[in-house]
Amino acid sequence: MSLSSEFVVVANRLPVDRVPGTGTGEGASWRRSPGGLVSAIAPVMRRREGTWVGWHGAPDEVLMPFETDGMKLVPVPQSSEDVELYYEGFSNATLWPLYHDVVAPPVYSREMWDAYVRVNERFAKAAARVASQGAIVWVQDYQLQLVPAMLRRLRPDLRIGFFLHIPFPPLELFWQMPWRRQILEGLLGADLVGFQLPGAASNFVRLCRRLLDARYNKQDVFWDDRVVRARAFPISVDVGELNDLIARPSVRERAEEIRTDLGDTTILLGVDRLDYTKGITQRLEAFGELFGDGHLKPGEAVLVQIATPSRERVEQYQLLRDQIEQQVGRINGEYGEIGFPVVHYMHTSYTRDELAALYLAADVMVVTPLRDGMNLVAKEYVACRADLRGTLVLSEFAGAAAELKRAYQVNPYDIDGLKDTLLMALNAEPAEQARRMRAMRKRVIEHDVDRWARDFLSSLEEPNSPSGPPLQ
Ligand code: GDG
Repeated sequence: MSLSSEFVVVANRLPVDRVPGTGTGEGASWRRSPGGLVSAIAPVMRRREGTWVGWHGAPDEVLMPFETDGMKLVPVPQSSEDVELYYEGFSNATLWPLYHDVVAPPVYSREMWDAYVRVNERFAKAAARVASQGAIVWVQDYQLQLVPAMLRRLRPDLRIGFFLHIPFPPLELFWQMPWRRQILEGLLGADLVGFQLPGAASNFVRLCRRLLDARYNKQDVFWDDRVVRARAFPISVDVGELNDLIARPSVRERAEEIRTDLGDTTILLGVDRLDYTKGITQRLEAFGELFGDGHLKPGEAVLVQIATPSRERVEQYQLLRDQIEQQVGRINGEYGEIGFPVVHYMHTSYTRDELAALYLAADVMVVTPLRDGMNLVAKEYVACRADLRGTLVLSEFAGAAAELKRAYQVNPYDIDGLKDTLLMALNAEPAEQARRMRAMRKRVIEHDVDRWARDFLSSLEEPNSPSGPPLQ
């Protein structure tokens, strides 16, 4: 297998999971990971005989490159110490909270930063080895912000794109970062820096001006005798995959079964990684209070909350889990009846089939992040509701709110506002549900994840002619 490719993706994780029970090391079998990013990029990978550079998920294991599903995969090893300091540490205890409005305090540790630099270097070198002359390299997300500049130093011939899946903070917050200059310079190694929203691209350009004194014009930054374009590419879902799922008789039967099991009641649904950015505690507080002040009576509505286990070794996540479980216990203790809890809380991961069945069964989808780059759950719900039923309650602080204007939008910090909005969504007439759902579906269907990947890549392949001369 020739590893050298004209198209290279670099991401923290490879797009595959090891099939359990098939052993470790070179003997293992792999299957494609679920999720929109992988299904959007996989066809491009196959068409262009691309190579994906990323970690395979097992600390301290060194693997040779292999091929699965028509994709060439280059595993980048990580020691347990790297996982602790670079991944759980700088990526998820520093960057993640800082980039999400500091909803938890970021940890600033020099040891973690050193690991971040070291691991980014390892990824950059691995990408430099496999990219052919003039190749397109697409670097993904906040774990790898230094890779664009490191890669450019090693391989100035490459065309480098970077996409940030999470928000990019305003200057006032980013300024806290002790290594703020290095991170900006890292990103400026790319030809195109993609964000979920235009506001994030503006934050980035403003920071380049203020922190690096870089010249700019609109969303172009002039840096190192090059033009770096900052642009928005809102990510989306795999509408085709979801259509196939909801057409399956087994999924439709399962949706019916869920409805029957929950009884004759209105079903509210939350599906989130268990993360403090997702506003799960605010959602529970508002829902519980609706029973406390008599707006809802037990039996009238239930909340099914799926909280997928996530980053379980990071302290903030352990604290949040305890807090949520205490809240659920309190609400059920107060308002549930034997055999009829008002909150059904599941701390586990489900199959895509089960998720689709839940989307079909839910009357009200509740998505209340305090800050979210996009939020694919909101778009998945809309994509699944071809029947034009159901309502979406959506936080103003999710990137998806910019596109899903006909959702019941809400400020999740405002618990009274959240309660009022939940009641409105619960009581929406079918005709009103259909009007809103139709408008939202049009947007999601026309802007699916394939379009996102196409738009990004065709923009990356355009020559970098600036929109005008530098203004400063
Ligand atoms: C980051 C950004 C941005 C959830 N539980 C299960 C499961 N999921 C799937 C959902 C959805 C995905 O995980 C979660 O995506 P989100 O967008 O909601 O959130 P993050 O994980 O925080 O993603 C976010 C995204 O990147 C893409 O750019 O939108 O803003 O934070 O697809 O369905 N999937 C399965 N079982 C589960 O239990 N199979």
